[in-house]
Amino acid sequence: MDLDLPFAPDDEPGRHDVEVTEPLTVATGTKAIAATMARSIGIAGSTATARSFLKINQPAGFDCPGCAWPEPHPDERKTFEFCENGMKAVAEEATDRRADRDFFAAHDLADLQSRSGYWLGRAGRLTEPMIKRPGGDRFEPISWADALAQIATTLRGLASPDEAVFYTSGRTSNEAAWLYQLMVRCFGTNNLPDCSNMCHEPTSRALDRTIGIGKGSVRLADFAVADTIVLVGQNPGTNHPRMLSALEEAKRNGARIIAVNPLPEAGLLRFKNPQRPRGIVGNGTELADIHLPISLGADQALFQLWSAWMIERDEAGNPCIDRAFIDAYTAGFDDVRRRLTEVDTEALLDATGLERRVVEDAFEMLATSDRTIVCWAMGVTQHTNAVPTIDEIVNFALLGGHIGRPGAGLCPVRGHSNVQGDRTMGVWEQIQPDAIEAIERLYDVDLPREDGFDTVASIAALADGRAKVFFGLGGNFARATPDTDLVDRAFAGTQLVVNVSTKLNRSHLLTHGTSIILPAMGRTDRDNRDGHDRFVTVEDSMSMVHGSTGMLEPPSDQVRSEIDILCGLATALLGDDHTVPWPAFGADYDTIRDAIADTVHGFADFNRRVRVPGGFELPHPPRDDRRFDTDDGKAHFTATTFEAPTADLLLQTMRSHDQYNTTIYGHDDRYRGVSGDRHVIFMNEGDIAERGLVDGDRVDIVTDMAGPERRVRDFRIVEYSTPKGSAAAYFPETNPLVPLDHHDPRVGTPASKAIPIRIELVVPGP
Ligand SMILES: Nc1nc2c(c(=O)[nH]1)N[C@H]1C(S)=C(S)[C@@H](COP(=O)(O)OP(=O)(O)OC[C@H]3O[C@@H](n4cnc5c(=O)[nH]c(N)nc54)[C@H](O)[C@@H]3O)O[C@H]1N2
Ligand SMILES: Nc1nc2c(c(=O)[nH]1)N[C@H]1C(S)=C(S)[C@@H](COP(=O)(O)OP(=O)(O)OC[C@H]3O[C@@H](n4cnc5c(=O)[nH]c(N)nc54)[C@H](O)[C@@H]3O)O[C@H]1N2
Ligand SMILES: [Mo]
Repeated sequence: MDLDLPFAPDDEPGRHDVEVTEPLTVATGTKAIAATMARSIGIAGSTATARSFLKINQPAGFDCPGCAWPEPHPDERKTFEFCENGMKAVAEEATDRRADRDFFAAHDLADLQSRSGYWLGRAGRLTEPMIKRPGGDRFEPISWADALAQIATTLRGLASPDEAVFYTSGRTSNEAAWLYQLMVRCFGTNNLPDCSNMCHEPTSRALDRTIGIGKGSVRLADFAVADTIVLVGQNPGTNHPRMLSALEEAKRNGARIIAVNPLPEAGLLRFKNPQRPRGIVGNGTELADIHLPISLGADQALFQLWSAWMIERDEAGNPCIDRAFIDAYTAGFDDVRRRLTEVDTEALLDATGLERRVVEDAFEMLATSDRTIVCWAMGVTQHTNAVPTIDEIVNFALLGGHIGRPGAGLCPVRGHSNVQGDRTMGVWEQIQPDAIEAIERLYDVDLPREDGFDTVASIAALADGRAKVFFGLGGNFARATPDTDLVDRAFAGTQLVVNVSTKLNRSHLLTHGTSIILPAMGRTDRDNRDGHDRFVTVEDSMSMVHGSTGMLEPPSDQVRSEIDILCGLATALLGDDHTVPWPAFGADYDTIRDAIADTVHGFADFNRRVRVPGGFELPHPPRDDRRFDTDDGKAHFTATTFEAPTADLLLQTMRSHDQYNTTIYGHDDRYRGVSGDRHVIFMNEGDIAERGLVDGDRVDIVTDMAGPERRVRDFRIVEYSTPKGSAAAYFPETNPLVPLDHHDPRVGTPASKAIPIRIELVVPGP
């Protein structure tokens, strides 16, 4: 393919080269692996890539940058412990293409700004620090020393440290994350927005209040012994494909699976396991026993309904709730019981948009299940009622005593591969008082106590000038966030934008002030200093901490590890005589881990335990011994009130099978049967007909909410199996539609799965 060709700019498809075929019902299989191998040969050096695939998720290899799903115990790992999309993530990072100084010389700022995000990513790995000066028309090389000095000078010149915001994306290692929050807090602010704010923040919030810890309560081994697994608002076939192996094993052991999702996603319905010969032939394993095609945003109603039925059935003399557990370990049951006996169950059922029969069938499974796991992801968290929805999931789990019991529990499925670890390390706009006090004692420093800006508050502050500097440790803040036009204006007005990045993206291109790009190593890169290979650590979705050692040659000798970048910047910013030993941290990562061991709960003896193959498990009191670290030591039932959305048509914005968040690998969504172009809107046939439209029409999508008009142009209608009133399209293309203040009032996670929209015809279809 194009291995040895110079950068070929226009492999961008035409806007309307969409091809629509029948969606697939089977996920993963050999076809999927073949698709990736073909791509990776086109993107990365085939030998290096092939070699790297063998190291993905192995005890002595690197943690897959794809997702946060845990790996099996080292003894049970397969030679290939990865999936199609993990391979794509690795191939994307291991590319032979280079966005080097020649590239930036050939493409000035105006040129780069005119390109798509896909094109920018295809430029390849960044190779040296680059700067675009105020009023400048292009990026030019700058030395590391000058870049760090200039950033430090600008930061120190601010009227207040709170005029800077420091974003983190969830690929950052534990060590880098811990150093980062320490540097930012020593500088004097808690403005630490992160991708969690847009992701599982409602989960952390709800679980912390109800069970005393903001993390899931299951282990991977629980899947093998579960009776029933409920998958809510999650597309594992695309976003957590290795999860399908755990589900398949569960299924083989007799578990029943209930999928709650507006869409009949391929991975939910059936699965072919490429790791086992039997999985490669035939039609694969039937996964979901029941699929509930729920209306967008109605999961709160569904779980409330199931809990109400549970109490009714129990009180009618068919025991199905765990009285002993409720009495011993929980608070708030009587109040919730009373509310549930009074709630209008017909209205709840109606709101789900589901047929009574399937909801009852699923309930029958749940009521007779001793060990139930509930999994959820963005289909639950990105809603205006995200927190009460998770509260209802918790209520339901508490009713059955499904916490701290093998084969049962709460399983929020995290996104970025170390997003959970970054939070554990203190990347948060709020503070964890114990950790802060431990750091203050250790280094004799005073750290700020007031809450900083989360993601939404950061955008508001950048937009109105309260914040002037944006620093991003990974990620693509300007395209991952809602309200794109506002974000573009906010970035334009900044004094300084700094991004520590592996690849070029839109966030580098928007400021009229100074933009500095600092090229960082990724997961796969070999981090060798003075002849020693260094490793970092990550925490997966189930609180397992383990090491990750890159093994590919970095794209240039100018590319630095995030840790070296942060230690260098902290020294420039806080001075050579700072009480935190920044240069020593950079020289030896073990010293960082020792400091983490001294300051973060659960990390005692970190350096030794992380060298045990497979790593170690962090404490989780509800899972380990049904201990709930809430104010009264009990797990909490929460009474919620469901309010059905009033819009005629809601839009969810989701991922295709060919992207990693804002990184677009390609323009196909194989499982959903769409290829060639991403500008499509999936709609129910009744919604299409009611508007006098047909499949193939080209339309504008307009947000039906107060404020300035928010519109994206020229999307092709695809008639699809989605409930009436619930439409779907891809992010980031549809982020301009999400108003900044459209989120659960309890938490700032944009409600990007529930945007009230209107459709306007532009060009009738063929
Ligand atoms: N290959 C790949 N892997 C990834 C990512 C990626 O972009 N590409 N991203 C990573 C990240 S950061 C994250 S957070 C995860 C995201 O993983 P997911 O949460 O699976 O990602 P989404 O594509 O947003 O899919 C949301 C799913 O929820 C359903 N849904 C939407 N609204 C509702 C609702 O109201 N109720 C219910 N019951 N279902 C609903 C949608 O139909 C869709 O199936 O994946 C991670 N892994
Ligand atoms: N409408 C809508 N918006 C959403 C979502 C949605 O479902 N719908 N999902 C939200 C969610 S769940 C999330 S998590 C956010 C994601 O938000 P982000 O995490 O900010 O976005 P990514 O696209 O994952 O970031 C990609 C960039 O990260 C950099 N990068 C990749 N690997 C590395 C690395 O190893 N080190 C460094 N330093 N940089 C690296 C590359 O430069 C790349 O361009 O988006 C959110 N936005
Ligand atoms: Mo995420």
